[in-house]
Amino acid sequence: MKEQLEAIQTEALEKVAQAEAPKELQDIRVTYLGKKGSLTKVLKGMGKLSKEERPVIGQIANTVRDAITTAIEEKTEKLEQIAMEKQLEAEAIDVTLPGRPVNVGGPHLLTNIVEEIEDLFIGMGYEVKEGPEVETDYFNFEALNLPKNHPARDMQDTFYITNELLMRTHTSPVQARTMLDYKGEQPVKMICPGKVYRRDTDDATHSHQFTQIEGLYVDKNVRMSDLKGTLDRFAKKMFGEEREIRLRPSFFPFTEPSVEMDISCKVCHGEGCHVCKGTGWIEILGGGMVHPKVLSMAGYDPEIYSGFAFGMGPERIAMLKYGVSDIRGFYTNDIRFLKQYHKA
Ligand code: 2NL
Repeated sequence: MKEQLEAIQTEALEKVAQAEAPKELQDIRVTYLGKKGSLTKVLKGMGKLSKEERPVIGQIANTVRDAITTAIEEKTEKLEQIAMEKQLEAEAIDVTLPGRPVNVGGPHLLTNIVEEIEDLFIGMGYEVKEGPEVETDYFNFEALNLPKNHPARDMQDTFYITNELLMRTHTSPVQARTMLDYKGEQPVKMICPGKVYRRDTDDATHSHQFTQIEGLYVDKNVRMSDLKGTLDRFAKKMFGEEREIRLRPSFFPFTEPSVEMDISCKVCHGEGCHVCKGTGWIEILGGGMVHPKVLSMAGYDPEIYSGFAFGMGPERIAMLKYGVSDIRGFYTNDIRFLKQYHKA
């Protein structure tokens, strides 16, 4: 019986050693240690043994069972470890491979310019206000001293929706509305950025929809020199401290007197070159002292209050600042154009 047990152990251990999968080990366990297993069978025959032999054989049987059990456990662990290593190897990430580039978007050039201008005026105490793009004839024209039959109200230039409704042609109605809100009782210091519309044929310098930023400062004792100082600060912050400004007389129905502002050409410093068309100066915006009629229509007594206003096109500002030659670049969403102006 002893030989039988030793033979079982040898055979079982050999099979365990050869096993390549956990399932095989399970089968081995059943074959040798299971209810109908060969070791179990031998143990069942122990009843025939003598009193002296029984404990000896019993001990051997225990040793054999323990040896087989331990061998199966160790081999199971080993196989599991091998399986784990294989899996880890298969799933390994090569951290030295170059990463896949991610396309990161960014704000539009125009958005950046508008925000830059906003920040500049916020720094001088201005509020930023917005208003409707579909306006009434009254707020877009009448309240700005553009009476019926004024040439600027021509159907040729304005997108009319009905007789009374239109796409605003400037952001000035936002300012007229704000003055009315303030009821002629408090200073107004605001800028209003936004989309405006003109019936124009699109080309390199014209667009039927573009952006405007207007500014308005109404208070007691606001003077032309306040306008000049404000615009000088704006120009130097926007284009460089070395830039000079000059104001030329102009005309707008809503300001009197009216001016246009030029900045000195950075290419030739006033000498005259192709950029400034030989003049040494580049026009960047218009403005003036708010017309007394506009003040009184908006509820401000022109005998007590005065104000200045100005308007500019951020597209033009961006074109001058970055040398963009075609306004359509802002609207046609060619990523090759837009990407050049993404901040790092
Ligand atoms: C330009 C010129 C200008 C204004 C806008 C304005 C608004 C009110 C009252 C008076 Cl509520 N004026 N705005 C004044 C002068 C010029 O814009 O060239 N814009 C692109």
